[in-house]
Amino acid sequence: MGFTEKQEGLVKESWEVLKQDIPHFSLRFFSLILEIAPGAKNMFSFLRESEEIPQNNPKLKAHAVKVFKMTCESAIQLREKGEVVVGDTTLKYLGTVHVKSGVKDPHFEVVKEALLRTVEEAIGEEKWNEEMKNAWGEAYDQLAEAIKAEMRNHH
Ligand code: HEM
Ligand code: ISQ
Repeated sequence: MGFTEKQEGLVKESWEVLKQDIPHFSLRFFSLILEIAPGAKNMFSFLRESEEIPQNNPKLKAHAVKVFKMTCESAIQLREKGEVVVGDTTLKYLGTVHVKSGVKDPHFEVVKEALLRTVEEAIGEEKWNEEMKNAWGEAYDQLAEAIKAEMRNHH
């Protein structure tokens, strides 16, 4: 079964909630990545300069928001076209950035887990359910596949 209008709606709906406190949820998302994979610490430029996670780093915030937004955009595309298409320029750029940073395929599962937990916290345990988890999970997976495929061209 393809991506349904309902699934797209669930993703959009929770993005509206995330949007209400970008500083908090960006930081939370990033902290969860490092909690799950402490070894990822050295890959991020904004962490190399400091011992602790910077509480108000514009780059961290902007990148985290891009991940949220791109996943949301993927959900829309999945419903409209049945596939995720990332613009050529963006995809090439993200391929380069991630290869250069030392990102490997298994890291994508880490970011997925952190993303899902951030959304769960944002919308609250009562409203979080399997359907929502699958909708975000699928939108993320397809986006991740596009980036991973591009990364293989940048070895
Ligand atoms: C940078 C998105 C997965 C680690 C970035 C940037 C974006 C992004 C938009 C900023 C590029 C720029 O403007 O300079 C995504 C998306 C992902 C994903 C959409 C999955 C669907 C991952 C994974 C890791 C990772 C799995 C590894 C844990 C990094 C690092 C940087 C980066 C280290 C460079 C940050 C810096 O030092 O400035 N990513 N990313 N990303 N990403 Fe990801
Ligand atoms: C870059 N890539 C993936 C996830 C991220 C989360 C926070 C900040 C930057 C990121």
